[in-house]
Parts: sequence; C-alpha cells; structure tokens
Amino acid sequence: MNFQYWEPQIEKMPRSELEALQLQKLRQEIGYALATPFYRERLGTVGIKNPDDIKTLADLRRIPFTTKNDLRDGFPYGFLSIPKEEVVRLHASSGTTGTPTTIYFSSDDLKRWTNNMARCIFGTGCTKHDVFQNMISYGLFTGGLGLHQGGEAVGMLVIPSGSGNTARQFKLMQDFGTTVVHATPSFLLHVEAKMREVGVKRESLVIKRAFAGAEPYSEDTRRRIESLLNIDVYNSYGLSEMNGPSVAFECQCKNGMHIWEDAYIAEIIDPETLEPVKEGEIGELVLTILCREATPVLRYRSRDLTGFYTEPCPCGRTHRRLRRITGRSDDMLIINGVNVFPSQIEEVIMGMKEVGNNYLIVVEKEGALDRLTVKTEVGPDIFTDDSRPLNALKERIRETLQVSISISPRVELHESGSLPVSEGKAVRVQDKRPKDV
Ligand code: DLL
Repeated sequence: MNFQYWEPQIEKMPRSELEALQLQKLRQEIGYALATPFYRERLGTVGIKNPDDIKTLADLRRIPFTTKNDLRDGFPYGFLSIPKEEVVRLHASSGTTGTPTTIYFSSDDLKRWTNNMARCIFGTGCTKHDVFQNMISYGLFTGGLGLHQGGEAVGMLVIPSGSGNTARQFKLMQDFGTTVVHATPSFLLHVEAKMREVGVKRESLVIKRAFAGAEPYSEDTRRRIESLLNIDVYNSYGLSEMNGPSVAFECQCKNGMHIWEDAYIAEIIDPETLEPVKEGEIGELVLTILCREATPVLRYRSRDLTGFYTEPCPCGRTHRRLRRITGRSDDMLIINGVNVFPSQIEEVIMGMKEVGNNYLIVVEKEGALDRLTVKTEVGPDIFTDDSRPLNALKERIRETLQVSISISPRVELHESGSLPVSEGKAVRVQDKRPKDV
C-alpha cells in the first residue's frame, strides 16, 4: 500500500522521542492550567504549583481526574486560561443537565486542531484532487467545522452540506463529483437506503471514501456500508472536550484509530477502581489535551470504553491505535450522533406540572436512523372526548425537549399508573437498538 503522511517526522517519531515531546508539552499545558481558577486550586491540592513540578510523564498520575460535571460547574469561564479577547471560537456539548460544557479556542488552537484534522484526512489517502461533502451538523457541534477546516487544509474542495436532506445531498454529489463524505454511520446507512428508494444509481456517483464517527458502530456495520456503497469507511473518534474529531482516526490499514500522542496523553483505567488496566485491556479512556492553550483539560474521564492494540501498525506510524469504542461507563445515549443524558429529559418533563411521576425513554431503530420516544404519565382529567388539550400538551413537551436536547422526540401520554413500575431501581431507559458492537 502507498501510505502518505501529513507530517512524517511526527507521525513516525520513535516512541522515546514522542514521550519526550509529550513531557515538554505536558509542562506547557500545566502552565496554561495554572492560569485557570479551577486547576490552580485542583493542582494546588497535590502540590503542583508550577510546570517544573512535573518531572516525568508518570507525574501526570498525581493529578486528580476531571469530569464532565467539573466542566459544567466551571461554566461559563472557569476553565478559560487566556484573556477573553484572545478567544476566537467556542464549541459546546451537552451536559448531564441543561448546562453545556464549553470549550474555547485561541487562533493558534484552531490552527493546531486544523492541522491534526488534516493529518487524519491525509492519512486516509485524500488529496487536493478530492471533493469532500461534509454531511454532518455544523454549529456548536464540533463535527462540522472540525472536518471542514481539515479538509480545506488538505486542499480538497469542501462542500459544507451539513446533515439531513438526502435529496439535496444526492444532487450535490452528482453536480460536483463528490469523492469523499463525512457523516454518522447511521446517516450513511440512511443515505444508502434512500438511494435505493428514490432510484439514485451508484454509477451516477464517484464517491470512494467516507469518514464515519460521532457514535458507536460495529465492524459489521462498517463492512455493510462499504459493500453497499462500494467505498472505504474510516472510523473517526473524538469528543468536544478534547477539541472534537481528530483525537483518533484510522489510517489506510483500517484497523484501529491512531491517537495523536503529540496532542493527547491517553490512559485506560478501570472505571471502578480508577487504576490503570494492563496494556491492551479494555477500560475507560482518560485524556489530557496537549494542544490547546485557551481551555486546558487534564485527565478527562471520557466515559468511553476501549483499549489499545498492542502490535505496531503496518503503516509505520508510532502513535498507538485505539479499538472501536465498545460502550460507555455512564448512561449517556447517542441518538443519531447527538449525545443525550436521561437526566436532561427527566429535568424537562419533571418541570411540567401536568406530568406525573413515571416516565419511560425508548430508543429504537426506524430504518437506518434512531428514533426517540418519551412516554410520560399524566392525570386522568386530560383524557376526554376533546383531544385538543392532550395534543397541545404533547406538542409543548416535544418542543421543550427539542430545545433542551436538540432532538425532536415522539411523545406519548399515558394515564397515571399505566406505565410499568419496576421493583427496586427504576428502569427509565429502554434501548432497543440492536447491540452488535
Ligand atoms: O461526537 C465529536 C466527533 C464528531 C467525533 C464527528 C467524530 C466525528 P461529542 O458530541 O462531544 O463529540 O461526543 C463525543 O461521542 O465520547 C463517544 O461516546 C462518541 N463517539 C465519538 N466518535 C465515536 C466513534 C463528537 N468513532 C462522544 N465511535 C464520545 C464510537 C464515538 N463513539
């Protein structure tokens, strides 16, 4: 195979040099962290008062973990380490309650993120001759602008099509000769089903590659998309707290995602004992960012369950490879690529006086896409011959939920006492999607 490297000297750097680089960057990042109120306090408790207190990479383990709740409690500026006038961009992701977690970028941070993204894209074989249709949400979500910037840096013609609207996606693909797309795996499957439904011929398209991420999917799903569309699909992993996509990406070997270790320090811990697992074992991924000055985040508990492949990659890159994410160590749901915590839904419906105590969240597949249904109990007065108050309440719940979780759910209202009551710990979530990871 003809491998191509965006930055060969970094991508193939010997491990000893890579670790020396990590240490140097970690010290720098500690410097940024000490400029934030949160970490000044947190690092102070373990005796880290200046960057030189970090002598070796092992010293990282002295630092307490950072959680999504910490970031949320620091909202809006508790993690900002540079003057606000130096910030040029923010992105955000959902929190466990209404408060999002916000990440800020300086102009240099954006350049570094873009460069990491270009490294990922170039490593899959893309060049400036490609036409790249970015079929994922733009906005506060990092998937849109992240891949967009990286695609431009590689020199591809980038079409910022955003997600949804398959008819327009097909038209763009045909009009401009799209060769590469980016989407969630469920949207790729949906696109393929729509192609058959509306009679778009594969021969009318010149697409050859897709980047798929933002939600879990199995090797079988990858193979299914590849064979149905006759393309190569590359797995892409990232999270807003760590810039978004570009944390880890597959190379042309398509066997695990290289995590850019000059930009992140990755640890895998046992989510119960919080101790490191043995190399190669599955556990929770903990990440420290080394490439962002505006919002340093140290030892962030991603809650994603994965592990490292232990053998070297034939492509020659020395940065280790992550396995597919096999699950989460918390209750976060990913619905068509959008992260939703059951507690966010509960907060909305329990805030409505008409709604009773019992509710149920159901997630299932409808075609290739995920479908969320929220079932709640309401008092008997509303069930009369006049369906208008009932429909108005349903609509109000749907709209309020949509504002809070960015997904429009189906809402069902049930009479008090009619939803199943569990003995012991309430089972509020039924995830009926096939588990094939
Ligand atoms: O999903 C960033 C992203 C955008 C990644 C586009 C890849 C492509 P968040 O919205 O903060 O950021 O969600 C992060 O999504 O902790 C994982 O649980 C899940 N996730 C992301 N990529 C993958 C993947 C973006 N390839 C959360 N496989 C993460 C499995 C993934 N899960």
